Amino acid sequence: MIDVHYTPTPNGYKVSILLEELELPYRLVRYDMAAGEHLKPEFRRINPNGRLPAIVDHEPADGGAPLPVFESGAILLYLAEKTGRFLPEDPRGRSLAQQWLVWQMAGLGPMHGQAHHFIRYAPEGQDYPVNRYRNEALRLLAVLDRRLQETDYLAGDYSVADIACWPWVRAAAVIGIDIAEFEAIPGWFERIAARPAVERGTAVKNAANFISTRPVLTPEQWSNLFGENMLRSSGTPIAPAG
Ligand SMILES: N[C@@H](CCC(=O)N[C@@H](CS)C(=O)NCC(=O)O)C(=O)O
Repeated sequence: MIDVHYTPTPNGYKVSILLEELELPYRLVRYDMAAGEHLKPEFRRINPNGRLPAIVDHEPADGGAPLPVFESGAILLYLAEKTGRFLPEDPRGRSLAQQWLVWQMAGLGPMHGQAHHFIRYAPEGQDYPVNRYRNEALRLLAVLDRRLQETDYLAGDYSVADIACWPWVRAAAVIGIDIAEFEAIPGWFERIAARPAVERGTAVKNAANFISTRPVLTPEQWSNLFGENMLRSSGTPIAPAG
């Protein structure tokens, strides 16, 4: 059994989609991030970074103690390697899948994440960061689109690289980006959306407030997500700015 410490966000969906594709038994341990449930010290023992998702594999391949894994990209690679699926066997295909997975983790995810933050959560009137991250979000989608003009899936066959990117591309609508404007992304997006495992893996929905373009947070919720409570829980000795 695998415990998935989970919230229904793009990073969470990557893991639930792959587990559904693999048909591995798993249990969702739900966290209410706005209530600060992810800030508890117990969770930090599973993920030292204190963010969701993370997994605990109770049946690791070495037969040893339960094995915690954090960072969604590392979780995808761990599960692909454990099962020998959704990661090409040949060295070139494998390297391609790893390259696009790392690109997602280092580029698409963080930049779209910042675009979501400034467009959806920051106070009005912040043109510079809104423009900066919206442009970067668009640039990264253009990179993805060019790759998908050459191939149906990022590493040839459907792999963890596609599973890592797809939920973030789906979320682009909430920051006002219409993927229909791109040439190859829409076809790739629909091919993946049509997979039954993807439908099952995205069945858990977030509260309506959190999928709106302008979520409304109480001061306590804001502090849990972005402010003093979040900083204090990480043990930083530096006081929060602002
Ligand atoms: N690079 C991490 C990012 C994880 C992350 O930022 N998760 C968000 C939810 S999608 C989170 O836990 N946010 C809570 C917070 O920022 O305190 C991963 O891919 O696992």
